[in-house]
Amino acid sequence: MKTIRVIHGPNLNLLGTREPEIYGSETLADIDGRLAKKAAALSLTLKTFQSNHEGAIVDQIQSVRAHCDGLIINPGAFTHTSVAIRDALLALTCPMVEVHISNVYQRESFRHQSFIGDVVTGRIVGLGSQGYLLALEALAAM
Ligand code: CA2
Repeated sequence: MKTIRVIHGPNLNLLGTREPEIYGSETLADIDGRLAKKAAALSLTLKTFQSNHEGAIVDQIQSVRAHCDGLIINPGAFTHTSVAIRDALLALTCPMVEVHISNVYQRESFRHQSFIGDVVTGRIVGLGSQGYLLALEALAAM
């Protein structure tokens, strides 16, 4: 069975607690639950991880290297700042999808830059939590 990894970055553990107009009202557990259901339907193993710490995310990316058939990553605010996460992703060979719940291009200009946009296979932006499910479908088809 193929394994898909999901990495959620900082503050995404707070989903559902505030700013529903930007991020929706679902919690991270709701999103992971929907992903797990869809993964089972697609006969995929799914492993999810969330951290508020850049180094922990780098460690996680390094540790999945040998056991990953696809990666979904929302690095949160680290998207716009982290060379370390970019460098860690460069060592992966599996397909990778960058997901953002909000449309970062409709927001502050500092959110328009992604340090990983040219490293990942594809990006899904602004489709809410549905973006994660679409990313999973895309990886399943690859
Ligand atoms: O739109 C996205 O998915 C983001 O990656 C979310 C990040 C933001 O820094 C990026 O620019 C875009 C922020 C995640 C914070 O999420 C919260 C949601 C609700 C309550 C508190 C935090």
